[in-house]
Amino acid sequence: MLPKRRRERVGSPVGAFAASALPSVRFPDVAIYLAEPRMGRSRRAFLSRLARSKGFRVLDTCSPEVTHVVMEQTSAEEAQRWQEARTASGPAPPVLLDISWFTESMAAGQPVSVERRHRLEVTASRDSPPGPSQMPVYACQRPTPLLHHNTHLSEALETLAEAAGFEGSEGRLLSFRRAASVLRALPGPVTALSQLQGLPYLGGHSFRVVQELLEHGVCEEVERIQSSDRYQTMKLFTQVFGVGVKTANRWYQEGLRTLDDLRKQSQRLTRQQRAGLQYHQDLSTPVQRPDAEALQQVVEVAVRQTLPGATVTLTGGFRRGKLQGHDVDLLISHPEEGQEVGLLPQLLLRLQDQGLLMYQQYQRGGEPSHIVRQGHTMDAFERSFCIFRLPQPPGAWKAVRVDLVVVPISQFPFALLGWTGSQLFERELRRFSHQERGLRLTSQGLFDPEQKRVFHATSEEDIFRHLGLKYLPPEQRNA
Ligand code: DCP
Ligand code: MG
Repeated sequence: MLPKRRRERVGSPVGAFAASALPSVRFPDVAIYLAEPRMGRSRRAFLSRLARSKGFRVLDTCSPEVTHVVMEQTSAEEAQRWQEARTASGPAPPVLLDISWFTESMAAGQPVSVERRHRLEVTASRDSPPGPSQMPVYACQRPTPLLHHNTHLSEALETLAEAAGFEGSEGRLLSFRRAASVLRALPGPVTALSQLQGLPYLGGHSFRVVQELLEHGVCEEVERIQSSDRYQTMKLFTQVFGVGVKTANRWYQEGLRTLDDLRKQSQRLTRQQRAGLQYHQDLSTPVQRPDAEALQQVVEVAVRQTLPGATVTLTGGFRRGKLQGHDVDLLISHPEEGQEVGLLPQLLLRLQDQGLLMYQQYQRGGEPSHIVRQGHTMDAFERSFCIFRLPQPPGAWKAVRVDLVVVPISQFPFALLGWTGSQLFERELRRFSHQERGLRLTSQGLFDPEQKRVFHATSEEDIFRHLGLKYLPPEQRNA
């Protein structure tokens, strides 16, 4: 079906340009083509009239005469693809420009000279590496979106990182994880090994893995690990709530292999692990975003009944834009410092009375970690590890892991930053603070050990500023 032609609204700016007689062409050397995809048809019409009213030549088709192609909200990569599709058969390509060139030219009343910042760079070949100068070393220095261009490669490296972790090899775990994270931050897909040159953490082992994947589509080492008894058992055990690598390894060494093997040893399990096994099927099914939001609301209602004015914030992967996760991370606070004291035990009783808690494990708050507990960063807040009963229509319910963390308002920006993740992002942020700034960052504060000074912050932006880092919104912290 042909698209319907939109009628122009009477009295709109479009109408105003249309009504006035167009001046003759003032800049014969410039022929603009406004590429439509992101611009939309009516905006394109509007901009065309605006430019023509100022004496610019705007062509309706991208003919060989066109000298300047202007695109809006278009990445260099998309522009390049557009260009390639067009120039496969056509003549020399015109320059591809961001809408900023157009708006500046309109404001100036003449075509402004084309600067680098205006260009949707398409001259660089796809094989040219982003280079060390464009890829900062620390993950907290670069945006990492949730959806990226190198999933196949980064997942393989993540598997190797995970397997290294199962063997207690923290160094190798970090190397693979950092390499995977660099690939996630690239602006386009890696199609040639030359693109890896100069990228941090992509030497040696990770380089060979990428090479094999590019050449054969699979990596033998990754395949072998994934199908190994060791990897599969360690993965199965460490996914149980309350089971870490050390415990999983002990069980593996004892010859245990299945969840039933564990159930038979029930007397050896902690209360948390027993709950983990009991609800294992539900807990190993990803929590979907609507479920996370429903739980946030349930907790919000109970929190407000317990302490009016208190707030509940969804953090963790969901705040970074993930559509599913393994748990729901909730921060509870109150705008008046001190009001939050004593809230959590009361809240837990209330939730228990409402039949919403299948399991809970309360943990008292400790001293601020940046002052007394070097190395510990996550456990200083008063919190509860819970399993909630989330009603599922019709008449059913599902067990969901929820972490409730109580945060005094003065520490809230640090807690929010610390709990939003990703885990690697947090790790890199702390490493950057320490190594590059000599500061100690935890989810409770930012501390200068030399001057014995604690920084105050009222927002995450404040903390980035204190650290001299460009602010990254949560959805760009998927390192
Ligand atoms: N966190 C951290 N260090 C840890 C544990 C957690 O820095 N040892 C921070 C970063 C995490 C956040 O807390 O992103 C929440 O922890 P989760 O394990 O729930 O991680 P995510 O929410 O990112 O993952 P998922 O979506 O699987 O829940
Ligand atoms: Mg989480």
